Amino acid sequence: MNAVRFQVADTVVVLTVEYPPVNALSAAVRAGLGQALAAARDDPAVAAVVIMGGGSTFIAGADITEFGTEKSKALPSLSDLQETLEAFPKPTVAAIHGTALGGGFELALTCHARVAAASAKVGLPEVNLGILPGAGGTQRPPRLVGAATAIDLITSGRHVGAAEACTLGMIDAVIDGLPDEAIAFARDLAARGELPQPVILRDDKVAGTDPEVFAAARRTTAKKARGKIAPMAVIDCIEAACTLPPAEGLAFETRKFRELYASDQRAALMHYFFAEREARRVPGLAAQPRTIRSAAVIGAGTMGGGIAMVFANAGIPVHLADISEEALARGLGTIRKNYETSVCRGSLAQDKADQALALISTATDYADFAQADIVVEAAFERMDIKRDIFTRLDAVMRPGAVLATNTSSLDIDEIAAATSRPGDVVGVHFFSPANVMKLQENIRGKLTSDETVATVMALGKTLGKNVVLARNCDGFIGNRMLQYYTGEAEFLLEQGATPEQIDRVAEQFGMPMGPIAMRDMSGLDVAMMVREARRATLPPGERFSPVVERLVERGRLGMKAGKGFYQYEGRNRRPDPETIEIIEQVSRDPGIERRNFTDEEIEFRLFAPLVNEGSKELEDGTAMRAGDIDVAWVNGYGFPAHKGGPMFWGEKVGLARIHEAAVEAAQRNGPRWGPGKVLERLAREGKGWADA
Ligand code: T1G
Repeated sequence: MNAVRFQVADTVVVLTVEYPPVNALSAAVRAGLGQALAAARDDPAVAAVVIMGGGSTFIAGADITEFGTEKSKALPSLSDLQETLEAFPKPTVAAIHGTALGGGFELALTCHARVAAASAKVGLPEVNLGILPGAGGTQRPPRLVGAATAIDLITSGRHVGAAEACTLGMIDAVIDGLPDEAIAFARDLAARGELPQPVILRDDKVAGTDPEVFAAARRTTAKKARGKIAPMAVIDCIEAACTLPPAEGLAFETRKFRELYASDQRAALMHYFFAEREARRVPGLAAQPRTIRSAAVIGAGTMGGGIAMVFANAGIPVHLADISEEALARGLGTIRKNYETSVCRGSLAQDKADQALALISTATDYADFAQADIVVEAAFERMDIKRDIFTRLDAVMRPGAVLATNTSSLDIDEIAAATSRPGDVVGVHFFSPANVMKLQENIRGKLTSDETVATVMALGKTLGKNVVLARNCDGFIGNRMLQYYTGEAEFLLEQGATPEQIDRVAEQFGMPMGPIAMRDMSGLDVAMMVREARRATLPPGERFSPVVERLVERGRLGMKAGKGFYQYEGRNRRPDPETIEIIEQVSRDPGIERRNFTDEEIEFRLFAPLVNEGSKELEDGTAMRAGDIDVAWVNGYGFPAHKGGPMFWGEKVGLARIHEAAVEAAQRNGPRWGPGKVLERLAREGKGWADA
C-alpha cells in the first residue's frame, strides 16, 4: 500500500501522507513522497504541489520506531527529499493540521511556503529524545526567526501554536480550510511566477548575530538542562548556522546529531518516550471507560485546589467542596492567585484563565454535586476522616460515579470498605502542586472494577497527565520507593557525608532538589509524623536514623522555621555547622564510625535502593512494568528523564551491582533493605527487566 495519496486538483497536485498513527517519515512514506514528487515535477500539467497529512495530523517527525533498523537507512532519505524540494521548479506548499514536528517540520521548511490551520502546532522537540533536529532543523529556523528565538524554540522543544508561528515567521499563513485554501495558496504562488528563496539561502536574520546571544543562552540553558546534553548541542548548531556557510552549517549539525544519537542520554530518553505510552496500557483490560463530563473535589486545601484546577484546565466543570464557606473562600483565593501568577508569567492567556476559573464552583453540601461523573477526595491524610467522607459520598452520589481518593499512602481497600460500591472506589494520586506535576498515579484496590480502572486511566490523557497503574500497597509505586532514597540519605549523614555533599550529588545527577533539602522543604515535623505512623510496621532489627528527630527536638523544622538541616534566608539555604554537631552526636551514640565519601559512592548509595525496591514492586505486582516505575519517578519525583528513570538507570549500571548493594544495605540498615527474588535471579542470570 502506497503511504502517499496522489490527487490532482486542476493544476495543483495534493500529496497526502497516510501512515497512521502520526504519519511518521517511515521508509514507506519517504519512498512514496519521492515517487510522487518526481511524478509531479515531471508532469508539465502540474503547476504546484501541496503536501499534507491524512487523519488527525501532519507529519510528526522521523519514524522513531525505525531508529537503528535497516529501514532508517532506506532511500530516499529525508535529506534526499529536502534536496528535491529545495530544487523543485514549481511552488510547493506544506499544509499543516494537527502537529508538524521534528523531521515533519524540517521537511516543511524546505517547501516554498507553509500554511497551517488555526489549531495546528509546529515544533522541533528532538531534545526530548536526546537528539537534535538533524535535518536542517537547527540551520533553517534561525534564518526565519533569528538565533535567539530559534534557541528558545529548539532547546525547549515546545510546540508552537499556528498564530504564534505565523507571527514569528515560521509559517506563512494561518488558513481556515484544508486542503482547499492550501491549494488556492499554491495556485497563487504559481501565478506569481517567482518562487520564494529557499529558507537555507536566506541570511538576513542570521548575519551579524551578536555572539553574546550564544554565551547568554549557554548560561541559562545549562541551568535548565540539569545535565541534559542535547540542548547545549543545539546552541552550538545554531551558532554554526549564524557563522558558517549553509553547507558547512548542515555538516556541523550532522556531526552533532550523530554524537547525540550515540549517547546514553538518547537511549534513556527513547526508552522513556515509549515507556510513557506503554504505561497507559493495562494488559487484559477490555472494559470501556465511562465518560467524565463533570467532577467534584472534596477538600479545598493546597492539593484539592490544585486538582480542581486540573479538571477546569481540561474544560471539565468541577465542584470544590469543603466544610465551611471560609475554607472554600481560602481555597478559591489560592486558585485565583495561581491563575494570576500563570498569566503574569505569560504561561497562560488571560481568557484561558478566566474560562477555567468559570468552571470551578463551590459547595458545602454533597448533594450539590451528586450527579458528578467523578469525585476526588483530597482531605486530611487520616483514615477515619476519609472513611467518613466515603460513607457520605456513598449515600448521595449517583450510581456509576467514580469515587476516587487522592491519598498518598493509605489503604484503598479500607477506604472502599466504607462504601457499598467498592468497585467504583479507586486511588487517583496527584502530586503537589497538582496543576503542575505531570504524574497521575492510579491505584487499583482489590475490588476496584475494570471499568473504573479504564475510566481513570483514560482520564489521565484528558487531564494532560502521565498515568501509571499501581496495585494497592503501602505507598503505592512512588512513595514506597521514596522512603529508601531519603532513608539512605540519612544513614549516609550518620556515616560522615554532609547535607551539602549529598544534595549536590543528587542535583548533579539531575534531581531538581537533593533529598536533604527536600526534607527541609516539606517539613521535618511532617517527616517525623509519617515515620511514626510507619514505625509500627517495621520488622524487628530495622531502624530509622534519629537525625530528623534530633533536629525537630531543637525546633529545626525546616525551611518554614528558617532552619532544619540548613539555615534559610527565604528559600536560599546555607550549611549550618550546628547541624553537623547534632549529626555527629547521633553517630557517636551507637558508635557509628564516620568517614569521607566520594561523590560516586553517594550517588550509587542514594539510587541503588530505589531500584531494589522497584524490583520488589515488580515481584509482588504493585507495578506491572519497570517502565511504569520510570514514568512514575520521572513525573512524580523529578528523576532525570535523560537517565531513563530509576529502573532503566539500574539496568544500565548493572543489576548485579544493584543486588550486591542491596545485600550490603541489609547488613547495614536491616533485612527489608535486602534484595528481592526477581533481582536476585536477574542478577545471577545477567538478565534485564524484560525477563522479570
Ligand atoms: N515515530 C513513530 N511513532 C510515533 C512517533 C514518531 N515520531 N510519534 C508518535 N508515535 C506513536 C506513539 O508511540 C504512539 O504509539 C502513537 O504514535 C500515538 O502517539 C531528523 C530524527 C505526535 C504529539 O519527537 O510528541 O524527527 O503507543 O500516544 O498524545 O530531526 O506522539 O499508540 O503504539 O503520543 O496524540 C521528532 C513525538 C522525531 C514527536 C501525538 N518527533 N511524538 O501525541 O499520541 S525525531 C517527535 C509526539 C526526528 C529529525 C529527527 C506525540 C504527538 P502507540 P501518542 P498523542
